[in-house]
Amino acid sequence: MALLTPQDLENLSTQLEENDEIIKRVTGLDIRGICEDLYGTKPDSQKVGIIPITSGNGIISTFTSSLLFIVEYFGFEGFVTEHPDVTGYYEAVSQGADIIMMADDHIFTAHNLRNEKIVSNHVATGVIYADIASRFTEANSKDILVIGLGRVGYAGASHLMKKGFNVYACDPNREFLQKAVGELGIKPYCSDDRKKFSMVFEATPNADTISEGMIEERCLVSTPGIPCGLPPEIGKKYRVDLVMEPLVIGVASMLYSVLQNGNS
Ligand code: 2YC
Ligand code: MG
Repeated sequence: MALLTPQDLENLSTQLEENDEIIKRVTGLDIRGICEDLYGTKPDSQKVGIIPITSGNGIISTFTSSLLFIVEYFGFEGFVTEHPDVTGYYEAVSQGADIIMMADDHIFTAHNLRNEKIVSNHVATGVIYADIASRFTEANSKDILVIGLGRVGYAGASHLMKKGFNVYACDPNREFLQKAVGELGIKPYCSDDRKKFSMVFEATPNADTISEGMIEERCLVSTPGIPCGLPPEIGKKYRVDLVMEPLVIGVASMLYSVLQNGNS
């Protein structure tokens, strides 16, 4: 599991602004608009208790302060508990948190104490980055390529199948690929297929997973990155629009997904 570093989280608000602008340009909606449309929910100053967790590799120095920035940006009332772990959990609930956010090295979760909804960052991140890719206004077909079928990629591929897209997917792990073919009905794709895509959702922990043979002249690549799967020279040559940032978009998706919506 690739863990964030403080370096990944530097100038998060600039990364947010830049990506919000690209997303608005290529989909017609900004991050808020996509989250509202995706989940049918709107923030209303819910209290979000953010709890530092010391297990495993321990505290990432700017992780909880980054979450506080994100939570407040999207219209919630956030606080970071003074204590970590169990003491922090007790503190957050006692302080009246409606939603708890915390992460160890394996799961980063948001849990709404009022409606029992709970989500992992993997699922929320996969769903929103896949959804962004699928909203490319310049796409001229429902064909979409998913690269990587781990916890993030699988969640995104599942979401795209439910939305009725023609999902082609690849993963070096044959079991992951077979599982997704069997359970989701995605079409296996390998890079020597001559098929090109204008919408790509990339969810792997590797660089340079996107090659020239995969992408159309105009193309939107949407990925949580770290590292980026799109080689810079290909990005320039094919005028690719790239939506990629390390934490904000995934966290926005987590928060909106655990709110109460009208029809549930
Ligand atoms: O500061 C803390 O409370 C740490 N326990 C936080 C650890 C986060 C580890 N997870 C990750 O770095 C990645 C993130 C992109 C979200 C999911 N996994
Ligand atoms: Mg993100």
